[in-house]
Amino acid sequence: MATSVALPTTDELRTIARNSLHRCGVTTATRSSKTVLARTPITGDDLFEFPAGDAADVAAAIDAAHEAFLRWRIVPGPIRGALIKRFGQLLVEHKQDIADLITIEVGKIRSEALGEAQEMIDICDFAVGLSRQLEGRTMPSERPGHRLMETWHPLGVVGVISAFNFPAAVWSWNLALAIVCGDSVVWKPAQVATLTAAACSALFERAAAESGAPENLNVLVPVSAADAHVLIDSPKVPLISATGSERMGGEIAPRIAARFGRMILELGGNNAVVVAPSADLDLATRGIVFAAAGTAGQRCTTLRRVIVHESIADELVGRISQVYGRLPIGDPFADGTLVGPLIDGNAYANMVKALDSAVAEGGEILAGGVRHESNESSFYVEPAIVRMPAQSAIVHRETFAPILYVLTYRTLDEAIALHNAVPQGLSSGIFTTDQREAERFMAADGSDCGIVNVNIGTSGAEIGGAFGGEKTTGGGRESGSDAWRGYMRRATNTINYSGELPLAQGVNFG
Ligand code: UN1
Repeated sequence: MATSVALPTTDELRTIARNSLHRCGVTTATRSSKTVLARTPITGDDLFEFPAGDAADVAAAIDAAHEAFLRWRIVPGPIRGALIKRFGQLLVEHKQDIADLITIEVGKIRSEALGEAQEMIDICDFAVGLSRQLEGRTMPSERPGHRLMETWHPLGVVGVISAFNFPAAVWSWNLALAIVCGDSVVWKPAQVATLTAAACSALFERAAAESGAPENLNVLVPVSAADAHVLIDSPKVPLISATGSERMGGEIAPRIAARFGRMILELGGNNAVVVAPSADLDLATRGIVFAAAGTAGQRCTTLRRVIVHESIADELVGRISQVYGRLPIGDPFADGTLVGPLIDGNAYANMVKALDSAVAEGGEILAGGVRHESNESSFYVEPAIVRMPAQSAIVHRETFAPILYVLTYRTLDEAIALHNAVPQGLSSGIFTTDQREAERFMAADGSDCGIVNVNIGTSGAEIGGAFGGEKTTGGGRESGSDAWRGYMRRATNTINYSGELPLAQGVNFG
């Protein structure tokens, strides 16, 4: 252990959490006997018991959300949008409360917790506009006196499974689109982020009540992964949108497929940037440090690999190591802190294991990896930077901790091959001032990821674009662009206004 971290008291955090929950209108009354023990990674202590639920609650939630859907699907889109408009206003009013709960439950620094709340407000704005633009196409019919068109209809109950690291925003991407699309939601949050989920749900419920919308358009089920199988397997849930590990995706995807359900999966990322000789190294260093060390390396979009041209590798690594040495690590509520705690001891154990494997494979730890002294149950670590040989197994795995592997390349082809050699395909970037290199990286034979940036790190995407990735990342798309189509069903309509009955393909039937 190295430097020691000054921590707030758990009692202080309890009070902040209780006040935020109260202001958001959370009531703790429950019919369920099961509870969850809310905890904070800031001190590693338990906060208080909170109602959870069990498999029977999930089944009841699906039924209630299905009833709500039957009423909601016939409400006009723009009126559905008005509910999200009100929800967005409540999020603006309670931005601090939501951010406080995010910081307490998952340890995000203030600016990032507020950023997550802002991302929720942004997607609400987007969805309000979208509620008037759920448009279909009209195509020319091959038959005279006929019209061919598409209509988009609400789909049903959407099962949203969210991860601890974006405990509110990723749900809101799904909720805002689902609600304007005429669907309802059953939400299974990460159990470690139950309080944040309860506050968000309470605000949505208030918006729904004030807008005269049906009850149960969003039903929260903060249950265990085992009890969530009811949601995965229910034929009453046509779409599951799940964020989490590749292991979790591998478990649920075959079950959803077996019942012909739809899925939007956002699983592992093993995101990389290529740094070319022409790169602006100041910009690259800043972009790399935010993407690699931000959120203590616990975003799906966290930068995990830097693929740098050998001619500038020492220079870049020197700059990153220097910044890493100065990163303020500690209490995420404190002004100036840039790196908060890891979520739990398991995350720390995985980090240690990955660093051991990296060294065993010939890696050299250039900076970081050291745990700061706090108490036994909180885990504050210095983000690590590790130079690796080109061929190593550990670099192909996602470790959900702040470890940045550095690899070198000679030609852009080699860099792209290294970049695409991992199983995951979420986010990527290139730092270059050479337009030919930037275009090549974005071309069909360039990065194979769902997100491909130029002169930006891998994290911190805006809600306006579709968010998601390829390969073991799961192929799903959420958030902006036309991701809404995933939350609706398409009907193809052919209308005959001719008085004749000509058949398609010129078929003659008597
Ligand atoms: C995630 O880590 O699951 O692009 C979501 C980003 C954020 C969302 C991350 N806007 O980093």
